[in-house]
Amino acid sequence: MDYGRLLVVASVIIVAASVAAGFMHVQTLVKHEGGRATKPPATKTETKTVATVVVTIRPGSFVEGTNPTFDPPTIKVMLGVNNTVRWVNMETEKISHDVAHEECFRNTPQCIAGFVSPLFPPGESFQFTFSAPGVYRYVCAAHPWMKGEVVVVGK
Ligand SMILES: [Cu+2]
Repeated sequence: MDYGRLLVVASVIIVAASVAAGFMHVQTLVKHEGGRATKPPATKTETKTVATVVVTIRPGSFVEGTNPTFDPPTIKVMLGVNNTVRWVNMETEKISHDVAHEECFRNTPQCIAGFVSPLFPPGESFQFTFSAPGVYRYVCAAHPWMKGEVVVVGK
């Protein structure tokens, strides 16, 4: 075997070794990526706590002229933070109330169907989760002087 041939053979071996090493490296990366993907993130968990804001319906709201009825009458909530509002009927007499998006009460195309509750008695509640920014006025359809407003803002 002459020197030239030896050099060629040696080169082939080096190239083959490099390719193999490279392949192993890629294999290692793939394995590592795979392993990392299956592990849960070490930092914060995915669970998200979104707060519920309570609006009380004050006793005597069924009497026209009572003010406020929905308390607080205007609330501001933030999407992804506290965008669920719960209305609680606090009447001391057996008076049911409801919560109706004013657009539904007025029968406009902007009515959000889910934002209309059935009548609910004292001690019971209705809740609605807002999903878009906006100013949402609502009434009690049974007692239209009862008005409130939810202002929803983005994060
Ligand atoms: Cu009412």
